Amino acid sequence: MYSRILIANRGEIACRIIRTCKKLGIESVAVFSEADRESLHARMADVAICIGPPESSRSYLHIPSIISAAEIADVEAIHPGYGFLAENGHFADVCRSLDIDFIGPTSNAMAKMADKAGARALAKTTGVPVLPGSDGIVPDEEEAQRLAHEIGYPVIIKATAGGGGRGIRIAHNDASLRSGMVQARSEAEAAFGDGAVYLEKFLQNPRHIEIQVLCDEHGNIVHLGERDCSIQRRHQKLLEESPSPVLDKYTRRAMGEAAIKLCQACGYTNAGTIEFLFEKGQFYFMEMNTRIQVEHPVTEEVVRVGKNEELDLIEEQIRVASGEKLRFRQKDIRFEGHAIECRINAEDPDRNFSPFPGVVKLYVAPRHDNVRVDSFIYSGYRIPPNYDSMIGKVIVRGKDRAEAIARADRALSEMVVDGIKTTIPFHIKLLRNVNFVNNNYDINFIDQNFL
Ligand code: MV4
Repeated sequence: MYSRILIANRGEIACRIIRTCKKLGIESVAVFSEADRESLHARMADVAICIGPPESSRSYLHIPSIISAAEIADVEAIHPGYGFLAENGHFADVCRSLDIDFIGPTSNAMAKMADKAGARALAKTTGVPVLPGSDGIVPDEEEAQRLAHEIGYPVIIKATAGGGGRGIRIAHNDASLRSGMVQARSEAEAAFGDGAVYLEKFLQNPRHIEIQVLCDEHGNIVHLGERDCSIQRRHQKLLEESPSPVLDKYTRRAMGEAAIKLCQACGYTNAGTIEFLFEKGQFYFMEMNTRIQVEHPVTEEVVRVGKNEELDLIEEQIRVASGEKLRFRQKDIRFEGHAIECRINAEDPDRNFSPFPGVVKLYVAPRHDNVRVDSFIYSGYRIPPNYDSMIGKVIVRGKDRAEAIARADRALSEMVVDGIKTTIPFHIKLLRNVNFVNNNYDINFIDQNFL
């Protein structure tokens, strides 16, 4: 096991990782930008090193600065958290070439999944269900039109280097397909430096359901059930829950087995997530996230391991990165109760969710059994304008979905974040929405019910 880890991140995930380091007796080294001098992660860690100016490109994304900090502090491993350098294969290679463990998968596995058309092809040959679509990239409009007639409209054009919803277009006919191809390619070229696109049948009303996996370096793989992430706006998730209220145990098992097969096929190690679209009882592979995710606590709250032990996904990431074998097998994993996570953003829901940085005058976190708050704000904290607007997550657990919804409502109603606008009032409305309460939702829910 490691004795010292550097956390190449900020905010709630940096605090979350430091907490697990303390639990395991590992010294934590925080890095912070000049805008984050007063940030909680810098204060919580055993050592904190300033790595540059506020702009991410000159601090949290600046590999030479982070590596210099790692060398100065003499760490054995780096945890990248999510965002920033978490899915940067070059960074993982730089770490490992300097004999610093990168707590995440290999750059090889990352690259296989970063290529979305390639990942789709790999899923298909592995026997993981995919939607009808192209075999690899589509070279031009003529080929796209030929394929679209074969698949049937509507189709979706996706950038192979894409992510976060950029470089996608939906086409309902030949004319919109041809213009969509041109638009998607130029958008992808500008955003990713790679204009290659592929084609799929477009599902109009799917749920977004993802499977959490954990893989050690000895070939052992487990899945930890699913999270339903259908409640999102402009590809930003707002609320996640587990179990998904639309999955039966047979489908859950089939999705878990499909996720494990895909991990085997790409030589995956560490924690990862396989995203699926689910419609009319069928699931289809969409893409894989090769990092720990924002919503990982939802899984931690419903999973019990072995003799009723709690799961700490950050701990398991650290253990498998250091070469340990997984401590449990699939049969040792149980699911209990229902968990819901609400993402709290410093945003104004009445002004199109525009960011609302500023000083938090008063912060009072809800405190109850089965209520967990992963946050990094405090009374008097100035939220800098340079980074993501998420200021924390409220995660609740109930014996069933109804109890979890009621508990989330009460927790959010008691939460105080004065001085700035947040998404708390939006979440309370969402939790009281009849369609949400009745499990009558899909990925279009927010657009159809709130805008
Ligand atoms: C889809 C889809 C429907 N059919 N693919 C959005 C971003 C990228 N991750 C893939 N996305 C989608 N792919 C097919 N074949 C619908 C979406 C999609 C979506 C998916 C999950 C959650 C929210 C979404 C919002 C818009 C579109």
